[in-house]
Amino acid sequence: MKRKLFIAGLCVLAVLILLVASGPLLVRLGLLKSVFYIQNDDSGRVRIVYATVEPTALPALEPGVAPPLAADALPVIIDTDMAPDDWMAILVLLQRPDVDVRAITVMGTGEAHCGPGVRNALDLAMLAGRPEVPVACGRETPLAGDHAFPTAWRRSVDNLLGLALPRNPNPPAEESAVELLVRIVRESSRQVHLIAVGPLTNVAEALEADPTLADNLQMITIMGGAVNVPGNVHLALDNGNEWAEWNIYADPHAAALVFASDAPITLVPLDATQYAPATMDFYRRLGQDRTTPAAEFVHRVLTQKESDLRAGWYYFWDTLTAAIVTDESLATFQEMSLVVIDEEGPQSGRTAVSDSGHTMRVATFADQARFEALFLDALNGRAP
Ligand code: AGV
Ligand code: CA
Repeated sequence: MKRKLFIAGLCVLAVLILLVASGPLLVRLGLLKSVFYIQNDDSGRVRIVYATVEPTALPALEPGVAPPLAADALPVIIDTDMAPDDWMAILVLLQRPDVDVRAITVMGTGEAHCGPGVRNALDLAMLAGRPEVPVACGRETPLAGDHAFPTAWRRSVDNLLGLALPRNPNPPAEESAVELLVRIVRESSRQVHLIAVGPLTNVAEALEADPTLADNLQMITIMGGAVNVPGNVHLALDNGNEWAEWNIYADPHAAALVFASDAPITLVPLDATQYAPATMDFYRRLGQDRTTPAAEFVHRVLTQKESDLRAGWYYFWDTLTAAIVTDESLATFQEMSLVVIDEEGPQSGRTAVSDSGHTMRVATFADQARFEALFLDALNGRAP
């Protein structure tokens, strides 16, 4: 009996090895779309990557050239958790002459961990021809509670989905994310627009660290929450929470502090981002129209995400949010008074309408066709 089990085990192992080994060949022959690839990463670790295209087979990307900044370019700070649609948001902003990205701050409470998140942000800045943009990270744990993104998601964004970027020779900033954020806003002669597209850990800490910060922010535009539509954590967690969206859920106390502050807020919740799905149609158009390293990189990202695109699971959440900052006419807004439910329980992380809330501008609709046109133009350096 033991012997039979052993032989059966060996057979399963042999079939698995054969499948992995023959995968790339089957893809080349057009018999399979996605397979497992075995890769060695920089640190010599062996990784198994599930992908449509073998990432290491792609030619290395050269750094691109950033457009010269307009004299009246809008100063912005991007606070990000470095997920794939965050990368796209960053590239859109870095490619626009009317936007001056003064810093990228990463929080360690979102999808990427601090080390890889900062590395990838530096390298994206290099790709866009802005290698000098300062990058720093913040806390690795939420201000309260223990909500966290799924480990598998974190691993794949840390890995850049198996893709490679040109190396930025600059080191990360020596300051923490909060110190960098506070200093840049203080030193700016114009009010800064803070674009927050991850959990609100850094933003909450910065508002607490510097009580004058809110006055010097033109706006905080936040991708997060779900007001009159279901949340999205329940799609991955089995906790019965039908209300919360991930960015708010990952650090609800931080979000509650930000919502209770007197900073001017524009919220781009799932109510608006549902109009910006990442479609196969957009992916194909980008395939026909990619003249810059940034456009080529986004095409590679979407190639790695092709099965999600086909399934209709993936959205340009943060990319739409960045686009709305550059062109408000992409969205329709309503004033709403909102609070964050930050107690543990089935509604933790919910953004709820309440008379005792903070009145903010909430995007409830987005023009998909015009967003996609702006996205494609920005990636290809044709904006505005
Ligand atoms: O809830 C949207 C936020 C955005 O900031 N993130 C992804 C965007 O960067 C979390 C998220 C929700 N659903 C996801 C997410 C999914 N299916 N995969 C990865 N991240
Ligand atoms: Ca994000």
